[in-house]
Amino acid sequence: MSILVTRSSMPSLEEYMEEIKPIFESHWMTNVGPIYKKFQRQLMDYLQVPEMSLFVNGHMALEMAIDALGLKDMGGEVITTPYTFVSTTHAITRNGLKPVFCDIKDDDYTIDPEKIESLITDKTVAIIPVHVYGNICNVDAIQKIADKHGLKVSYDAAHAFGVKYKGVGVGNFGDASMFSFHATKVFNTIEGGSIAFKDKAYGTKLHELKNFGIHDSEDVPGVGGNAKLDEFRAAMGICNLKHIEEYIFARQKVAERYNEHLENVPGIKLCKQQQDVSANYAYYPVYFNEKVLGKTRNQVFNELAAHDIHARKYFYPAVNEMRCYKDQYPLNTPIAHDVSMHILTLPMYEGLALEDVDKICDIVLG
Ligand code: T4K
Repeated sequence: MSILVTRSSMPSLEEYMEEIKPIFESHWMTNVGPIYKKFQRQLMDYLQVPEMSLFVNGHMALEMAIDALGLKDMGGEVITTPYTFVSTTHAITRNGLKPVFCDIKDDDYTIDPEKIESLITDKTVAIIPVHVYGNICNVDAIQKIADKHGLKVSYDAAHAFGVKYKGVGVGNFGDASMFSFHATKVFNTIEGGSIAFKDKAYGTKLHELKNFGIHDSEDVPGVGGNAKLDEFRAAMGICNLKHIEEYIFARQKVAERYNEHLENVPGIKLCKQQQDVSANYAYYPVYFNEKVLGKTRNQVFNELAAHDIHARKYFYPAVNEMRCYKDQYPLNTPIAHDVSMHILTLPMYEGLALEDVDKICDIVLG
């Protein structure tokens, strides 16, 4: 049987049926209904954030989070990382803003704060870093730079559900943080996403943006879209949230088994457990150095595929090398380029058998 890079975590059918039963009684399916509200409260509690707005997916959440910061009309520049899923950059450009790509650190692959300040100009309005693979950015250094230069910070925390830094939920940093609840994530609502934030006025703006710009039925102060999370997805969220600790624990066991095989192997670099961070084991990224290992990342990818095991090149190419961006922006992010050429994310999900991890590692090391 195929082993794919991940597999959605799901509750039992009975649990889900139980949770959606009230929808069949009330016929209330969307537009911030009672299940949405219950789920929102539970999430705020779990993620330890003061405010939260739920969206139809992570991408629309990020797009609207940037819009709600009031940056769109300024037409300015946003410092961001090219080492991410393309959604991050699209959310910036679709707001009429210009991405300025900053290189990453070579240990945890997050944006390098030491390289941010030299990219700041009088047009810079924000920093949009990514907690890539659930590795937490240097939030303290980033906030210091933002405060010094009067910049907004909106995190792409798509991979960082449930992660804590020094005991604080990661959604508490910056002006806003986006979590993705896509089927491929540690925690899912099938499709879905959310923005964590602190400022209530910002929350009102977010709510209007995701509901056609409507403030109330007779007052439409701005132009919005439609990005509300519906009741069926919120119900899936409630069910999955009940099991989140089990899901993360199971992933931890998978990560530990990989570590047993791959740690200290010359030519293989793993992400180290970050200090003061409680991990969620969202991905298992491996950097392959062909000069030492004797085979390239692409060879490993193909060998696994020949055994019907489908690792992924998350994230290749780097976003600033994608056709839609590469001729418009300077290519001055050598570490992001290098990492994108050498990395593979190995299969990682709750339910992946440890014997399968052994088999994957035998192929990788063979
Ligand atoms: N920012 C960052 C940093 C992100 O990584 C993402 C999304 C976003 C923003 C935007 O958030 P969302 O709008 O998506 O909420 C996937 C996901 O679609 C995407 O959510 C994710 N990042 C990205 C890294 O990966 P694909 O095209 O690689 O997914 P796909 O369809 O190839 O699925 C991968 C594997 O997952 C499959 O081989 C099997 C498994 N799978 C997939 C689906 C769809 C399941 O087990 N169940 C499923 O329903 O993009």
